[in-house]
Amino acid sequence: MKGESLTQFIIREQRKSPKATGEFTLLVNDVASACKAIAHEVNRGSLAGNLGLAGSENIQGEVQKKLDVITNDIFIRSLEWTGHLAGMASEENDEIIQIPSGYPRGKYLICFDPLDGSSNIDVNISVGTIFSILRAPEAGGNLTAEDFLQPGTQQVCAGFCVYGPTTMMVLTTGNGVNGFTLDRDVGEFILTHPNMRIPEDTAEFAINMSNQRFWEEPVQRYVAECVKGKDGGREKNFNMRWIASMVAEVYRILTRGGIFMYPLDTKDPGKGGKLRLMYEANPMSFIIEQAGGASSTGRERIMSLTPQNIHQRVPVILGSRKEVERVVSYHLESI
Ligand code: AHM
Ligand code: MG
Repeated sequence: MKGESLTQFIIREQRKSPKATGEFTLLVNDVASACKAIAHEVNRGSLAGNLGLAGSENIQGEVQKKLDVITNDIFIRSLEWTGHLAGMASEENDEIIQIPSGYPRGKYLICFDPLDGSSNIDVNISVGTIFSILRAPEAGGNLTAEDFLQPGTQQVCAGFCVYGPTTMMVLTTGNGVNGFTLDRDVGEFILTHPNMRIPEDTAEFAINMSNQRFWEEPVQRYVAECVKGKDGGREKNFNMRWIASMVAEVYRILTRGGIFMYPLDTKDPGKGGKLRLMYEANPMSFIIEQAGGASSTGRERIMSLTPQNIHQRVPVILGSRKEVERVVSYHLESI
């Protein structure tokens, strides 16, 4: 095996903090195992009868795909028995997930989206798993949804796995961002992208243009300028991408820079954005900031928000720092 495995990497990191008990290291290992099992199911696709609709809806009223249900189940079953978690929250479950009474309760909480971008699964475009690890409040008493409602700045670890041409795990524990490629021959994630940094200069934006008429003025202004490029006062011409799979967009931004926006819009008033704070926006913001980028709702830093409920939605503008700052300044100017 060439290179350092994810397991070796997190053990090496653990040794830097003398008080570490090893519990967190084991938890990250369990998450990696769940992602490997999910990668297998995603990869099998139709061969395992995994594609198509499940015939149900989740709490957000979204039609569930078979793989949404299968991968949610894999994630929960892989983590509930290990003794490292006090509870879980999933995009696919209305309520928080309690640890079954027969298993020990640990000191961490995990929020996750087992298969983000699942509308892409039947057309064979990259999808992924996103997760955010928090500390549980002091042991004792029943775990409640309120225990999860901590700002993103409290995250101990955030990561995502993208199931693309290669399966990659991207991870931060607040000490930079590292990328690992799944070596299927040995069944291990191998450190292939140490210390990922978002390039400062970018000429690429990502937004779902079909929502344009619903955007607020600052986003209209920013995108109009990107589209006009050198003819509209910007110093360069811009390129656009929209994969409709946040894991793939964030991975691209980590690799070659760019800005990703799912801003506030008037399409569905009252929703407050499309993406979910606790298992999409917060973990991605932690990763982006740790790689030198920025992440905002347009008005506030995403990780400073105190969540109101586990399925809360927020506007998301993240990526290369200077571009995000420009969009934020347009919002401030419009007040
Ligand atoms: P999901 O969790 O239901 O898959 O929704 C999240 C996804 C993101 O990955 C992606 O950025 C966005 O939804 C795409 O939305 P749209 O189809 O409106 O362009
Ligand atoms: Mg999602």
